[in-house]
Amino acid sequence: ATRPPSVLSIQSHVVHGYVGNKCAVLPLNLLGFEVDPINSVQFSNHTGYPTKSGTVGTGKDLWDLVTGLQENQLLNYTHLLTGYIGSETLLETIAKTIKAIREVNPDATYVCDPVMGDSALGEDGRMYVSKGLLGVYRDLIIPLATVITPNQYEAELLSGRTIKTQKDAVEVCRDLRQRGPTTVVITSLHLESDPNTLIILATTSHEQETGSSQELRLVLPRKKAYFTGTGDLLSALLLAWLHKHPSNLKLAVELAIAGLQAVLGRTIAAAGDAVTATELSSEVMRARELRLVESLHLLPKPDVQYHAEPA
Ligand code: PLP
Ligand code: PXL
Repeated sequence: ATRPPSVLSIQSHVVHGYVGNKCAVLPLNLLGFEVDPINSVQFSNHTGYPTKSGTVGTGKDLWDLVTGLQENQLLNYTHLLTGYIGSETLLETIAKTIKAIREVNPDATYVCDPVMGDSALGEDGRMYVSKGLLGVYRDLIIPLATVITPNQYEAELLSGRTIKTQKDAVEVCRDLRQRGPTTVVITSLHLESDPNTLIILATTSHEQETGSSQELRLVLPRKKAYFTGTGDLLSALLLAWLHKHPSNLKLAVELAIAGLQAVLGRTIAAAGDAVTATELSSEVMRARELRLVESLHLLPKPDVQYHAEPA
């Protein structure tokens, strides 16, 4: 009998709240994927709270686990998914890990969210990981990835180019695809020409079914609120829907965004005044945590309200 697709997911663990593996494991399980989580960090809560405590995993920690899996012939995955990675040694060891996974399954897909920062957090963009990670992502990781999901700021860092127009973004995606990945999804484009919309730009070199073009954009009304864990949830949902619809990027992106919107809708409704609060107390951060549990039932058949069109 064939086994379900299986994901090794190397991401953050937080005790309270929803980022990293806490946003990936349940949604992927629900969509029919086995998920083996490895925690890149274990924190009390995400880093947007006034304080946090916990530990950051090293490359050695990861490699210990990978060799244990190898010894028992358990390093048998269809997918690797990575998100927030706290240290350079850990990121370097992820390159070794995907190579080890592909020794077992040469067709394994690597979905990489190159988490480095976000321009929504400051004037010229803010990097919230150590600067050394950029070189490792660019030179070691991107060439090994199948799908990458940078935000605009991360796409700019990786390509060394500034994105001012949609045309710039399409060119950056082409440039990034030439370095290895088949599919590049810029998960949030904010263009000065259009301050009230958020564009998701999805591009692939993979041949498409009739009806889906290789360069697509999906336009959303821009929300004033900023939530944490949305990028992690989106990369998990993209992994799932791209696997189910490998030659229909349009449908995969529409379903992933619809799932994210379903979760955000419930989150905004539940958070009340905390959505627009400017004082970022623990209480406000807690009220803004994604309402994932209440929304899980919507993820397998999300209501698609936003459609993608050729870019
Ligand atoms: N917030 C909303 C409303 C989104 O639609 C998206 C992506 O589509 C994101 C956040 C994710 O952006 P990022 O990857 O910068 O976290
Ligand atoms: O959602 C990204 C993320 C991942 N992991 C940790 C975080 C955050 C965002 O704040 O704090 C630990």
